[in-house]
Amino acid sequence: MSTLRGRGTVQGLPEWDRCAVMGVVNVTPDSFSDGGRWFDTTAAIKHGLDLVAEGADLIDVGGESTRPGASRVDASEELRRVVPVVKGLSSEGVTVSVDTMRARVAEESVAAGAALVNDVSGGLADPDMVRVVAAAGTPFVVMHWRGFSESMNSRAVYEDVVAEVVAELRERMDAVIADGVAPERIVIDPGLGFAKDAGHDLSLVAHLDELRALGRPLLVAASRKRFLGHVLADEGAAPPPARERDAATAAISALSARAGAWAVRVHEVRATADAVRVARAVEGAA
Ligand code: PMM
Repeated sequence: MSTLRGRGTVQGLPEWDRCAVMGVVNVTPDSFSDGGRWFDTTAAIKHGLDLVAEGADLIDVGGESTRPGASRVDASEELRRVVPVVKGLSSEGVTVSVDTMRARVAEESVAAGAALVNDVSGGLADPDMVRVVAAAGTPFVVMHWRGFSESMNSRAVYEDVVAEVVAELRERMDAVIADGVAPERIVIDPGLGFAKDAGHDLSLVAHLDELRALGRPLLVAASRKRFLGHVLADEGAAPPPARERDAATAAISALSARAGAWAVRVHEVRATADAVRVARAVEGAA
């Protein structure tokens, strides 16, 4: 597969002239960064529309927390949380991504208007996922994943995290393509914080060029994650809570945009929208 110049385009999605901003709406009672705030359908739709007004290009709707140690919700509850929000936002003309590891949730969300399926397991958690995405012809995020949240911290073992994540993502991309997803519809994602410690996450952010060499548009989802808490913690002190990591998140957004990321996934959109515009202006002056 050819090396990517520019940020690349994803067949089936709009084209943006800079790194896109994906705003997050977690319809969950327990996400580590914003759990419980948008659990009600009406509040979740309003929040998604507010994020668009603040500069989000697309909205990622999820109904299952993937924070470390989280246990799974059942499919009917996930459907109940996600589908009405996907429908509400897409009927307002918003480009919606559905964040799910379940084929059925992906399928019903696409029927409700979702334009992108964002599966943190890259199609590994549900054996029907890739078939459903291939049949729907929907763009698909393939994230680096080594197992469910309950046990992922014990899988954070690497000799060379960048080389191993690149190799495992390449393997996953090949498998997904072999099962019928068009290469032009794939987005890749290093999966920051998933079976990775703070040092691993920082190494991946430092080497986004090596991920881009996989030849597909790159999504970076650093927002409010533990590694930022780790960076911001004073010597011997506790890290700041998730909601006090938005300036650090915007810094990663600027770095990611400058490194050629296709999109960044964030909870607080305003600062990141500015960050990607600044990166675009710097790019234009280079
Ligand atoms: N991280 C979370 C949820 N969804 N999707 C992608 N593609 N990449 C990620 O790294 C990712 C994701 C967990 O964060 P949240 O609980 O704050 O939404």
